[in-house]
Formats: sequence, structure tokens, C-alpha cells
Amino acid sequence: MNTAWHILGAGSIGNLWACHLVSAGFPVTLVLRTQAKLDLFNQQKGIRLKDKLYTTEAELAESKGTISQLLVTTKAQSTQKAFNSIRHRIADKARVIVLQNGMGSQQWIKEQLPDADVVWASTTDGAWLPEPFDLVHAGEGYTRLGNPDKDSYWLEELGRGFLKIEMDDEIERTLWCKLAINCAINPLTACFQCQNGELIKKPDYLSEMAQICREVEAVATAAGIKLFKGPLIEHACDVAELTSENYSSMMQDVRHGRPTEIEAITGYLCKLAKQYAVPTPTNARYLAQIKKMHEFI
Ligand code: KPL
Repeated sequence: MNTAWHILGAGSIGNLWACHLVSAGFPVTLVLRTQAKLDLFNQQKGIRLKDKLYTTEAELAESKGTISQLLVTTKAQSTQKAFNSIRHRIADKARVIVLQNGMGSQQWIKEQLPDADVVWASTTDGAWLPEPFDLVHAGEGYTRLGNPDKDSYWLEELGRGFLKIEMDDEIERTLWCKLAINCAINPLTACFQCQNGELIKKPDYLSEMAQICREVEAVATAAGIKLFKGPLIEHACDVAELTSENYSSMMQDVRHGRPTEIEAITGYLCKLAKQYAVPTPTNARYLAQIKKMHEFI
């Protein structure tokens, strides 16, 4: 019998991974935040995806029972509170995967669980939930996973499910590349409330994006991280073009009055910039602007 995976963060990516893990033969338990959500779950006792029901369990954080395999898919800003609610249940030598946008939480979780096997992950899969536990896998991408410190051989077991996964021995660099693109696109689209493609059509937006990219590159260099082969602005423009009709996750969070991941994206960059004494005035300006929007949430 395969050991169960607990999933903390039952948003679209958490639900997608729940289905993936079920398809790979694992028992899965979603850790839900409220009794109301649990009551909703209990009406179908699983997740519906492409006319198929992936049967899982669900429980509240205060349930009993040790967690020995944990996937964290919370929004970056909710991670600490959610993690602390189940901290006492996590086995010392647990296997943990942290799959989320931004940076900061990955390191924080590693510090909380010094004896655990903590893997970091980044995905290009896209999914959304038209209804709770009713999932659409909108964009089929791949998920990269890696342990920055050692070989986590057990990751191979995850390849049995339907999602595409890749082992990554440069996971920190991969997360940095994603962070860099998110710094370039997300705050601008959130501030100007525009689609990703607008950033390359309007010269004013493009010049702001170029400035953000120069600052991000300077911080990455100071931190000893090699980003892309070519200049970051070229990659950011490619992503904006490829996703031109899309609204970035941060733009959508602002539009729906939800807290954004700005602290884990631009906030993380600015904190590091301070540490290395690298000036990042443009990023700092957008960080302040988005944080100001939070005051109205
Ligand atoms: O990852 C993204 C997001 O919306 O969060 C993209 C579309 C790549 C923009 O940064």
C-alpha cells in the first residue's frame, strides 16, 4: 500500500495534484480550512476532472493522524499560517513538496523541518475551478521538482501519474527564473489592470518592464544566480506574447479584491537587493503600489 499524501492548499493546483497523485496510485487527503468546505467536499467525496471522479479523503487541520507525505500548494502569503496549523502532525522525517509561486516559503519550510526531505517545485500547468472540487486542466505544462541539497530518489514514484514531471537538479535556478518573469509581468499588469500582451504593445509599459528586468538581473548576479542565457527582458517579452490574452494571477487577485503574492515575488527580490546593496527603485515602487492596494482589501 502506498503511503498517503496530504495536500495543504486545495486551490486549483492542489486539486490538480490530488488527481495526479490518485492516478499514480496514492491515497490522498485534502486538508481543508473550514467545515463549510468539508461539507461541500463530502457531497462528492472526490475531485471531478474531465468527467472522471478522483476519489480522495478530506479533513480539517485539527484532525488527528501523522502526516508523512505533504504537498504544500497554498498561496505564498497563506503558507506560514496554514503550515503552522498542521506542524504538530508532520513526521520528523516526512517527505515534503513545496509547489508555489514566489520565493521565501520554500526556505522557511526547510528551516521548520530540519530532518525532513523537502523538495521544491515549479509548474507551468494551468488549472481552474469553476466550482469547488470541479476542476478544469486548462493548460497542460510540466512540473519540475528537485531537492536543492540532496537526491530525493522517491520523486520517481510521482512519474506514474498523468501530469508531466521532470527532475530538476537546478531547482533553485528554475524558481529564480520563474520569479524573474513574475517580477517583470505580474506587478505591471496588476497596477495597469491589463492583459499580459499589453505590456509589449505600450512603449511606456515596455520601458518600465525593461527597467524592472535590469534590476532583477543585477540582484540575481549579486546572489550568484545565472538566470536565462539571453537578457531577461527578451524572455519576459516572449512570455507576455505567448500569454498575451491572459490576465496574470496578480492582476486577477487585485481585480477580485484578494491578497496578492507580491511579498513572495517583488518583496523577496527587494529584500535580497537590500542584503546585497543593489538598488532596485523601480521594483520597490511597484511593491509599494501593490501593497497600497492591499489596504483596500
Ligand atoms: O506566471 C504567471 C502568472 O500569471 O502568475 C505569468 C502568466 C507567467 C505571468 O508572470
